[in-house]
Amino acid sequence: MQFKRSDFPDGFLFGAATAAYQIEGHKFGGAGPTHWDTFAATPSNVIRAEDGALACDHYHRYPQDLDLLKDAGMDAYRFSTSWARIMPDGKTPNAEGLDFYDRLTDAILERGLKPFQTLYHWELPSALADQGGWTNRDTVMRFGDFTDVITDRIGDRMASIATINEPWCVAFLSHFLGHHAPGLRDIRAATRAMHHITLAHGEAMTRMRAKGMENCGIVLNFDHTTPLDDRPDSIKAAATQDAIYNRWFIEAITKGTYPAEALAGFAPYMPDGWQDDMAQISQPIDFLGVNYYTRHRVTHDPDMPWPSLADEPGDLPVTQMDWEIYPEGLYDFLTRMARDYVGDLPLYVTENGMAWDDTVENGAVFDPERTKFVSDHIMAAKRAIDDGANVAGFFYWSLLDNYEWAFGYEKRFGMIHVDFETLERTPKASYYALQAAIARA
Ligand code: IFM
Repeated sequence: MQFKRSDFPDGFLFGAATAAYQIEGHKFGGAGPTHWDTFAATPSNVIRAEDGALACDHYHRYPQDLDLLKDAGMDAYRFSTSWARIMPDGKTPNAEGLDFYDRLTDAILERGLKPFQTLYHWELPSALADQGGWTNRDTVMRFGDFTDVITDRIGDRMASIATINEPWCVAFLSHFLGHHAPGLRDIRAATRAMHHITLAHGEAMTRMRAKGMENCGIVLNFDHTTPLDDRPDSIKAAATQDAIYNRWFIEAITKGTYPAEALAGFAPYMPDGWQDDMAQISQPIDFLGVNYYTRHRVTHDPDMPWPSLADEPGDLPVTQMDWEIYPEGLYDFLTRMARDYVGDLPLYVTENGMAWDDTVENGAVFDPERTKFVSDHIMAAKRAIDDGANVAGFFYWSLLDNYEWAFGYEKRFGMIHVDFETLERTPKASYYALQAAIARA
């Protein structure tokens, strides 16, 4: 790595992130069915129709996983709490599920790690999906109830709570592009999900603030978007993509408005009276989580209805996901968020990492590509700090190889290799490189 801990401000946090459905093993502990289980069981949605039933069996192996996090010298652990584990039918608390997160929280704290919780990282209980999921405004209130139940149990011990992980994925990727559960390709459903998931953030904030809770915010994902060429059509297409992907949520949350370039297509399908929700959506947050992976070059596709977008591969090296590696984009988003939206509010890089086709050879995993990727992105975050952005931490995605949604177990993002036959964990060379870089002098 090109950096060491002392290059960063005092108190800067290094951590790693995970999500419940991707690692825990959903068949354990009385968890209820989720829309991801049925999405995965439907042909052609997920590679080999794999699901999160066993995943990394973190449900039983969490002490070992937390030991690895601690041994790496990390300061914090970002994890999510499964709605379907805590409320299997979407509304009735499951004592076994709550007990699990109670044990997990204590185990995180016992190791001196700061718990960074995410309330919703995508496993919607099937009972709510049956009623329209995020297209149904009622799901917002059910999410508020879930927020109450889980924060009443573990909220007192959290260092930070994010309401939603990557609302663009929850809404657009899942209801317009059809790549994630529930796999819809419908602009009306997508529009409603775009608004309801944003309102769900506001409702969760309202519930937590009513209890006097602090350190509450949201995690948004950003994709560096540039026009493919300098034709006016391409420039307009990039602006539309930027509005849908990068501006919709942050503008709603910090300014109480949705960007005009996105409303140009969504407006006819917005739920009645949506403007009345903007005050609740734009209540103050305490931090912003930034997830960043890659960039896209965008142009106009005249044969497609709005948003009429097409993208073309660039010429940069790519990861196992075929995502271009572009660390400068992280610098751009961190400085852009500080300048245009959140000012001096703490920013956390809540996810950044890469998938690679890692293999264990003689008991070790050699992944110099990942070490360079992490180093380059952490240096980009440092440049953003040097230029005035209040970046307070960096979380690698992910602690473990895990269930990569529609890609099943094929794409390996972990700093720790998981053998999905034996569930054996093997820290990769990048884990040791990060451990050396963040060691306290
Ligand atoms: O695995 C996902 C995670 O669940 C959300 N952010 C992106 C990661 C890599 O695709």
